[in-house]
Amino acid sequence: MYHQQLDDFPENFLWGAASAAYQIEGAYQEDGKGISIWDTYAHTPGNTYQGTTGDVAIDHYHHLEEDVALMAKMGLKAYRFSVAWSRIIPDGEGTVNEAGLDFYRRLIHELRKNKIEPVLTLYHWDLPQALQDKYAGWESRQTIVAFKKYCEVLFKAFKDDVKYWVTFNEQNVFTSMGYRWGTHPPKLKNIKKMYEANHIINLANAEAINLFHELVPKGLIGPSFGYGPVYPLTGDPQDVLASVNADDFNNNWWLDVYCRGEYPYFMLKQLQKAKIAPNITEADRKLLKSAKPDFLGINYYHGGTVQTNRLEKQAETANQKDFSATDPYLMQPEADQAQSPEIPMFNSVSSPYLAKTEWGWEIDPIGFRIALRQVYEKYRLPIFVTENGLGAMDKLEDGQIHDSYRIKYLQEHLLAMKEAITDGVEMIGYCAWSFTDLLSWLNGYRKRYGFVYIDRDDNGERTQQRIPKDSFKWYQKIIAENGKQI
Ligand code: BGP
Repeated sequence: MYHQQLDDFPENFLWGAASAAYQIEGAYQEDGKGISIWDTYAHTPGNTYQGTTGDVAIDHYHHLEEDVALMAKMGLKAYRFSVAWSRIIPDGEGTVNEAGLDFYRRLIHELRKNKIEPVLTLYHWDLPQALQDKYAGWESRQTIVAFKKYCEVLFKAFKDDVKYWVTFNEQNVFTSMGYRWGTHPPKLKNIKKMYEANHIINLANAEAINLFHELVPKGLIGPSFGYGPVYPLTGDPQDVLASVNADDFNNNWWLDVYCRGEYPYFMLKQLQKAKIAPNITEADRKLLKSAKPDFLGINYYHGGTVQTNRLEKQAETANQKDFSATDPYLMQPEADQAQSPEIPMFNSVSSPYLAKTEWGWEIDPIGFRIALRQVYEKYRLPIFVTENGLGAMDKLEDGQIHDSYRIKYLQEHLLAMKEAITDGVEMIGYCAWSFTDLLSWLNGYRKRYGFVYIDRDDNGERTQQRIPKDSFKWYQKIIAENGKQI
């Protein structure tokens, strides 16, 4: 589809930027905050880049007013942030810590005062450590009870001041990293547990949405999903089939549950055969069906390219060997087959068409348009882009940061989004990742994403001075013109 002229962005389009509590706040033990699994994980040697932690982060906890003033200066229409559960309920399920609520009250108040729409994420990965210790975290249904209580506290406290709410940030990412690859807490490599925990989080998501609709009837809520379109490496039907598999495996497994209230049929069947499917009761099915998100949050960084899986090919030549008869854990992938070790459905490969960032992430603005189209066509929910951005090693030169590469990246993605809108995708807003530089979970402080540079690095906190980059001015203009000229 080629458009000679692109549609305008909707009038009240929410031009925003995003962050997450652990990555910015610091003050990890202040005002009664409890310890989260990320505090523990980052304090354990060898888990993060050069042992970097969010203990101080960019000290947003003590720079709140200054940071919101910069957002106002930029003209931001929305700011997405997450609440640290362990600030609100330090042990995850017991007494509410008023001082923790006060911090977010102040933040929301500042945002409202400056006409910036708050977008509140309930869970951006920092589970209270006490729940991990007591219940093994998301492996237990007890954590759903605790999560509901935490949500209720926030819904009641902020129902009049916050309209947009996000339940879980990138459930696909934190369950895979935590239980498949062992690179996030709880640092396990146990596929069976991953699917079980993931199911429990789906139930928690559904409970939160239903409770929200009861308590905050005027608000809007949805999950934020890390979505990437899947491309077959070639037009060989084998590769195309692999891409269909990968789409089920990477995307539909989560999105169908969120938006249709049921697991995708083929994928579930595969997992059942391999004896790693979660335990789903009738009551679970009913609950999942009953919860309907009001919008879908999409975090977009890149998609993925796949080809047919060698193990699958071998299986075919061996006369359709039945994988259910094999221990899924024996099917350990070779390096390039790492995506679906439990069922050999596809291999992930590098795209020959796309350039990469300094961290090897493919840069694919057309994929952004494809993503928005695919998701909207399938689920017909308004889309809120809750993250998109470029991580790079910015250099401070004479007190300035000339991040033309970031401007180019964002410009191309905004254009793709405008094309998707012209195609017909219904969109609420766009939050760039991120407003200020912040801690990258595993890559330290040198992987910078912000419009605002923070004078701190992996070795120390330095002055924590805030310095707007060239991209700050550029985005300021985009917002002022409502994206008229990108
Ligand atoms: C998303 C997370 C964010 C952020 C971003 C960039 O998956 O939701 O919290 O970290 O990715 O990732 P990274 O910091 O690894 O570059």
